[in-house]
Formats: sequence, C-alpha cells, structure tokens
Amino acid sequence: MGAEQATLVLIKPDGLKKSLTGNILTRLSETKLEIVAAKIAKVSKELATQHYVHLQDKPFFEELICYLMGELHSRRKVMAMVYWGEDAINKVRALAGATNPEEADPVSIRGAYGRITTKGVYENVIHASSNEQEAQREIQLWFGPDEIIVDLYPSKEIIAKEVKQRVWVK
Ligand code: IDP
Ligand code: MG
Repeated sequence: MGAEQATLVLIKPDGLKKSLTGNILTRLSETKLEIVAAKIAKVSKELATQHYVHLQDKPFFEELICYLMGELHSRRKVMAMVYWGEDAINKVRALAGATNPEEADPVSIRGAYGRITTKGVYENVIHASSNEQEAQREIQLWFGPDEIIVDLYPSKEIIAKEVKQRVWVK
C-alpha cells in the first residue's frame, strides 16, 4: 500500500478544444482518487513559463509555452485539478500514458487523444505531475491553500492590507 499523495492534473487547451473534458474525467475516475481542487484557469506567459521552467533549454520550449497558454487553440485556458489519494502520482501517470502521444499505449489518455503537430509539438491533452517534489511545486504554483479542500502543505494566515482585488458589483 502506497502513501496518500496529491498530484496536479491539467487538461491542456487541446483537450478542452476537442471537448474531451468528460472523457478524461471519466478515465481518471477509474483511479478512485478524490478531486480536492478544480478550476478553469487562464494561463499567463509567466504561469506557463514557471510550470515548464525545467524545460527552458529545450528547442521546443517557446512552442510549448504557446501551447499551454492556448495560443494554438484560440482558447486561453486550461482545467486545473488536484487529485488526492493512495499512490495518486503513479496512478494518474499510468492512465495518462507516455509523453510522446505516438508512443503512448493506445488505450491511455495520451495514446487515444494526443497528436504531434506538423511543427513537432506534442499535443498530449493532459499534464500530470511525475513525482512528489514536482507535485508540491506545481500545486503551489496553480492553487492557493484556500482553493484546496484538504491541508496538503503547511500554510499560514496573514492579514493583507491594501491588496487590490476584484469583487462583485452589488
Ligand atoms: P510529461 O508531460 O510526460 O511529464 P515532460 O518531459 O515533462 O513530459 O514534458 C512536458 C511537455 O512538453 C510534454 O507533455 C509535451 O507536451 C512537451 N514535450 C516533451 N518532450 C517533447 C519533445 O521532444 N517534443 C515536443 N514536445 C515535447
Ligand atoms: Mg513532466
């Protein structure tokens, strides 16, 4: 029995554009893991760059950032989720399949729905954290503590003065 873990899952812009959200969530529900955070997020260049910071020296980096920002799919958004439970990281990675969608098991999410563009971008529909350190870094990048319904990592309360925020007009 593995320990309980959290993992970040992103449905990338190609997944949203191809109306695959339902299919992907159904596949992920096979894991019996719990969703403890979820949102649709706009992806700024800063966020995309931070997310893939470890790949910044790769020749495909600029294209990859454009892809995650939704510039290839006229949708500047992704669906971000935190899945939580026993052995979550490996369970989600196994369902996601290999990075290269042409090499991924055809019944995996990437194997079934991914493609390589003529420019060589791996449009592989889903992101999943690959180890606990990466999961913590990524979850803390995409979510604040109040957006997650379990306490995953140490947090603190602060009283922020003069923070600019948008509220509803009433
Ligand atoms: P992963 O998503 O399976 O963890 P990473 O090596 O972390 O794979 O790469 C992040 C993303 O960068 C991949 O999901 C894919 O979209 C893209 N990518 C990775 N390797 C290549 C490549 O060799 N060519 C084009 N795109 C790539
Ligand atoms: Mg990775």
